Amino acid sequence: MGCGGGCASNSCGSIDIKDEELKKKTEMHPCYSEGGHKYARMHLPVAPACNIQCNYCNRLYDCVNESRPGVTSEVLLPEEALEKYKFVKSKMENLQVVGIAGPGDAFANWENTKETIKMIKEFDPNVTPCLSTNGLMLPKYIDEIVELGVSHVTVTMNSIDPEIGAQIYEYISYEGSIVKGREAAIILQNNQLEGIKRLTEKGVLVKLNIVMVKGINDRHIPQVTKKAKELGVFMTNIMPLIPAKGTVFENMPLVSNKELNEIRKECSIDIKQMYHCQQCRADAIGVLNQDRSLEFRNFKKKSGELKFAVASKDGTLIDQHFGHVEKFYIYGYDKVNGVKFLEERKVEKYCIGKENCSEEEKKTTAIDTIADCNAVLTVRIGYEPKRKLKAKNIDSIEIYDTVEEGIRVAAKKYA
Ligand code: CLF
Ligand code: SF4
Repeated sequence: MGCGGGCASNSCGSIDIKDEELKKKTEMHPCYSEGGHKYARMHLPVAPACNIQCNYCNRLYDCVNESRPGVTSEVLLPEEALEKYKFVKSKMENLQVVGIAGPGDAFANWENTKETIKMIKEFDPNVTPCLSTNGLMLPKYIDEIVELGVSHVTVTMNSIDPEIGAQIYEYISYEGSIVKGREAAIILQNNQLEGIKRLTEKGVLVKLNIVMVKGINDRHIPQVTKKAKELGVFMTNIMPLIPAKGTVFENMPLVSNKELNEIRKECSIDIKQMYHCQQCRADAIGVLNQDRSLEFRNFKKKSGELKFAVASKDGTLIDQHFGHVEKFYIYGYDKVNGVKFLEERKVEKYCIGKENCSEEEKKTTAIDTIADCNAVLTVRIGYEPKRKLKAKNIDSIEIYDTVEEGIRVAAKKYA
């Protein structure tokens, strides 16, 4: 592999990369190098399961305005991921990095992760594969990571103190058991530390992500970054907590930019800091400051799986007019599993951020919101939105029924 043992720490704590190929790949990596901003990365959401529960994570909801790790619009199989990669690569010449960043954990879905990277590397040997993980299962897969030619790995490690860790993680699922509290934090921390050490010894570039949670680990972060330096980590990325709805931390205070930059500055004495993180979605595509994932979101639709957007007040009846919808209920359908609820998508939220969002814009945004669906089921829909939906290859089905029955009827049209 390209990164075979080429890194060494210099005296001030930043890393000199000796291996020329790894150096070049790092310079072209948008997250690892500020100079890499002109290159694009693509996240492939092939890892849905997770083996821990962080108190700040909720993977149920999806909204394009809510760019945060763990969020994706679709989960792909390795073959689908390869097809999507080929398609995006054909449209994006500067695509350089392919990352597996969830929506769960890369190692809780190792077979799919491995298969995806293997196939993509065969198709495009110049690609830089990048993994992101919570680190719980890292020690087990070091040799395979190196063998696969993964040169860049991000580990999210929020603490090296079990008392603090116990406040951040609700549980871990480890060797067939659910472990909680201090014991869970110790296992997680030990595996993270061992995994990071062994990776850096093998010459893999490791970036440490740290989620800053005010009142919990904020004052502890300098200790974590000192440890990172000791372990040969390339740089640390201190990120503010995004208090996601429905999580233990949903009401936690926000971290201001001032607070964030102060702690980064303090830690920069020990180790290189990342200042340009976008806290990306698990299906992000493009250069860091311009996410283009929306353009490629209906990819799976082409592969034959059915997806329906339903206009419903509470998810039981199809009882809303298209123009009145504030949130769509999204369902999947296949012959084996039948009707399956996937997620809710808020339409209003898509407009927030656009100043003076007009009714017309709302309709357009509503259509974009469901661009990956085969059809939308409503009790009534106007001619104009129907036409616009059709132009995007989305059918409109007017029906008044229960959601389940309505979807079954709609699915028959595609049989
Ligand atoms: Fe993706 Fe992460 Fe690789 Fe980058 S993201 S797996 S290292 S290719 Fe980058 Fe996004 Fe921040 Fe991550 S901006 S969230 S640091
Ligand atoms: Fe969510 Fe990632 Fe934590 Fe798993 S490791 S619970 S996907 S934030």
